[in-house]
Amino acid sequence: MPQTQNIEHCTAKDGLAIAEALRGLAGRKVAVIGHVRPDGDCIGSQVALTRCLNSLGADAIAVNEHTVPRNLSAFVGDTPFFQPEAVADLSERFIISVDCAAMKRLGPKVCERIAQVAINIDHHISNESFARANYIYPNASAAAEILGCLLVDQKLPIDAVTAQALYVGIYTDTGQFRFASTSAYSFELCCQLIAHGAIPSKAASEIYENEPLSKILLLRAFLDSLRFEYGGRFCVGILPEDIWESTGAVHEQADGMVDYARTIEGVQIGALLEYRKDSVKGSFRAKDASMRVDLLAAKFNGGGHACAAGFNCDMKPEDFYPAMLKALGEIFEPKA
Ligand SMILES: [Mn+2]
Repeated sequence: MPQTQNIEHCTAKDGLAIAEALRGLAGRKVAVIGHVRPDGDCIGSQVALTRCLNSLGADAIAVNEHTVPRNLSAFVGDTPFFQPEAVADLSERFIISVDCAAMKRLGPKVCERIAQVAINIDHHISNESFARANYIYPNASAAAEILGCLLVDQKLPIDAVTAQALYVGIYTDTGQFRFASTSAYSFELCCQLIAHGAIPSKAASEIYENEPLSKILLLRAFLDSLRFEYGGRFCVGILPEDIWESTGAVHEQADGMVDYARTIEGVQIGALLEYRKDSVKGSFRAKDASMRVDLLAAKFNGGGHACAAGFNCDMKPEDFYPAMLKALGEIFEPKA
């Protein structure tokens, strides 16, 4: 049955047990940890769970291997957020991971300071169930959707910062409610989060309308470089080695830019290539899973999903490009 006719509450089965475990942490030291290079869902989930635990009487902090990205910092509020080296008692804390599919995704500095994860809350189907208690709901659009469901259904504390953080997690992990993971329940929950103080326009403006100029200059260079191959079915943009210095942009700011190539009418696979002197880093994005860009990336020391894959390969750019065209030929002009 499609989810639009059957609004699913992801934690319906385990909600009570999780809520009791969280209430039982009153008076305990807790660390809520997310994955390296945190995104909106990771930060939103960490903020929400940390605040909820503190309202329940725990001594909870959020810990991440890396700092909160600039465009997400507005959603942290007064939530205690630390990098692992700043937390002397991390090894003594009760550890809860959120939005994290594998233990090593917590990052090396976190992993060397903790013995084990007590509770693992996630929505990745590939989750390795590395904790003592694992609550994995692959149908949830975001880890924030799991936590939102839990907090709302179990009547746990939700202040306005928590509601906004959870909204940001769902909003970003669903690609602004565009991806197939977006369900009727995602909207039902967001409706409740707005009632608790989330402001959709604030999420939109802070995350998507507050870009540093360096990123826009990088985007301009990327768009200027677009080339088409195979009659317009493949579109690739190339970032040369000197682009970082000339624009002032950093590598992370290229994240997502490949989608401009993919979204063009008639394009089936979009690509972004970062050229270095003796190597090429890149990403492939397909509109359709039948393109199997994971197999394409695998030819260049990479991998990923059928529609989204990346690679990092030790080939000179001038050797890589023809090799890529040849590999694409096997997709676009397969020999019978
Ligand atoms: Mn997520």
